[in-house]
Amino acid sequence: MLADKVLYLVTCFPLPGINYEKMVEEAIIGGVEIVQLRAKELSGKELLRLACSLREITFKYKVIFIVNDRPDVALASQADGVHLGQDDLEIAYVRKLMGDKIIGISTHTLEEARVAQEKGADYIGVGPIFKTVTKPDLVPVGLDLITEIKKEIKIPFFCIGGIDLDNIKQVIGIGGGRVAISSAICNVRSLEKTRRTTQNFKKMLLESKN
Ligand code: TZP
Ligand code: MG
Repeated sequence: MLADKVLYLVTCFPLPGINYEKMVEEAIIGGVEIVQLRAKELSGKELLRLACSLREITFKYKVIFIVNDRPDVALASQADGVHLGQDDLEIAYVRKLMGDKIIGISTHTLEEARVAQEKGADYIGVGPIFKTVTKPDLVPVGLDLITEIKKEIKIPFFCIGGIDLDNIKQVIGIGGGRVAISSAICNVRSLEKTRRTTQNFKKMLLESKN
């Protein structure tokens, strides 16, 4: 069940010499429970090819697989769902296409979170909590938004943006028990580091649940 998941990987390209699929597999072995394919640089064809191979890996490990931006690629690769930004297709339309598959939405304010919930999103991303290299132009929303969202929003929320092994303590401390990570897991020099970093994130998240 989606609500039980605490560690969500949003992929980005690995450093040179590291294989994309192997990186994702190491992150799964390290404890990632949801994988979102986010690869804006790829053509539709290339994206579908990668989506199909990540679907095989996530299927093997029984991990939820989500495709960023593209309901068509999500459906064609038999993903579990799609993740939409504020400027992507309307949830109501995507719901018609996707049926009961998972629809996630990126939100940056309490109001956006309310609207996403009202319109039937299955989960939301909240961020960027901190400054992030992945979206350098975005102004961080800060930790207080986590408190507001936690008080009011009923669907699962994943804190995202600039989260690393140091500042995750602040996120957990304020009640953000689910996180989505990209560069801290993908932007590392070895597969071994991907696995170890993921294990450390997972350990901290699980300890905070007890
Ligand atoms: N949406 C808000 S912040 C972000 C996305 C996709 C990037 C998160 O990446 P990182 O590298 O973990 O900061
Ligand atoms: Mg998008």
